Amino acid sequence: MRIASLKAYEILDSRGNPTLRVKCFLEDGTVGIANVPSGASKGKNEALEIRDGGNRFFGKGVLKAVRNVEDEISKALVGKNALDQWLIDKTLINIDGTPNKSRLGANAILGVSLAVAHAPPTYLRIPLYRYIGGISARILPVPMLNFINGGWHADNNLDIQEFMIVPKGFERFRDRIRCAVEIFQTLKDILKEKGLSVSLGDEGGFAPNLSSNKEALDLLMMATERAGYKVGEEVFFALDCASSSFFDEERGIYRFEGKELNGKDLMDIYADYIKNYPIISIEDPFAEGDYDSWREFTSKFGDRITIVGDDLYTTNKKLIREGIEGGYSNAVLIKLNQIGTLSETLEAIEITKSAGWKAIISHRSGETEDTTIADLAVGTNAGWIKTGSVARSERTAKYNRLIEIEEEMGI
Ligand code: 2PG
Ligand code: MG
Repeated sequence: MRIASLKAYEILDSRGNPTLRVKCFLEDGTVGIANVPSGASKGKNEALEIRDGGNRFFGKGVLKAVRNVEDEISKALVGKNALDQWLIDKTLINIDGTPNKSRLGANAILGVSLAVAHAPPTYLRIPLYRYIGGISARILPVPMLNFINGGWHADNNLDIQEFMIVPKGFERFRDRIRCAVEIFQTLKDILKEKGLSVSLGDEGGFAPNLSSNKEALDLLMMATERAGYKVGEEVFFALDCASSSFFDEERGIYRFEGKELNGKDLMDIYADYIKNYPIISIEDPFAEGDYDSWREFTSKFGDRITIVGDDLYTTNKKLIREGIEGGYSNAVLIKLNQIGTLSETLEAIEITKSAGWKAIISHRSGETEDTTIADLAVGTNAGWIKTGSVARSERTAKYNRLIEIEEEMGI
């Protein structure tokens, strides 16, 4: 299964910005294909996607990354066995030579890493999740669906970036999705009745202007109950606060609902949410450097809810290890393009799980029709996936792939 050539294209993501598609051709003509996503609310330690600058696409073109794939990366990888994923990813890391993949670009590197990963299962005519996880791959994840979008993902007044529903109380993946869809359509009716906007944010959830973050939670409650589901038994809620987006770094304060708050004040607000709503998970409740608040929050609430580090860890094994040592959280959000290769992502998942923590496989706010993360979730038996709402094809592509996998497995 030797790599014969690599080809890259400048395609579009779901926000209408350029991104990369990479194809890996094996010597027999088999092709592995992957598209690269792109985030809006990024952690400071993320691997760096490179953009062209200049006038084309207002500087956002990715032709340099395309060239890096076809020139330098091709030279290093052609002739290598596509089964040697770890060696290939190591080679990518070494030829880039920077700690954050900024020379060749994390977008170029991830595109290649994933295109290579798709080639052997295509050659072997087995699904990607089976290639990643072997016989062990069997668990369909519980989806965390972002039904109300705020923060930097929407043009509204909500500070919290994601208000999610978690249809946990169902055996089959299809039933989890059916429940989600019925709640989503009911939420749309409720918003219309209240004269609120039903336009969608970046991740396919609604993006109305509301009087408070609590009102978003009230709307989720109403929609769940009216759709006929049991709140706190079948359906739970989750938040991604993405709090770095409302943290004033210079002054060390959070600007939340028009007030200036410290970590303790914010913790009181979260405590109130947890008391009044069936919240089972909160992501990035505090800014990346606010370790004391993370630690205190986890020691107070970590036995009751999942506390997820996203910007805090950026899928980086060194930072995850520090978090485990320091007791910052009890879960990690896993994003392939935060770290830039499949091997490093698998390592991050392993480290997370061996600490007894949850690993939640995640999309980015800028996505494509690529469904690799669905297979990654099943292949690693992660148990959880966060990939937006049940509207917008770049989001439903992942759910549809999981429905297909469940059918295929016949379990
Ligand atoms: C997040 C992600 C995905 P972005 O913060 O978890 O929902 O958003 O891709 O913009 O970083
Ligand atoms: Mg996040």
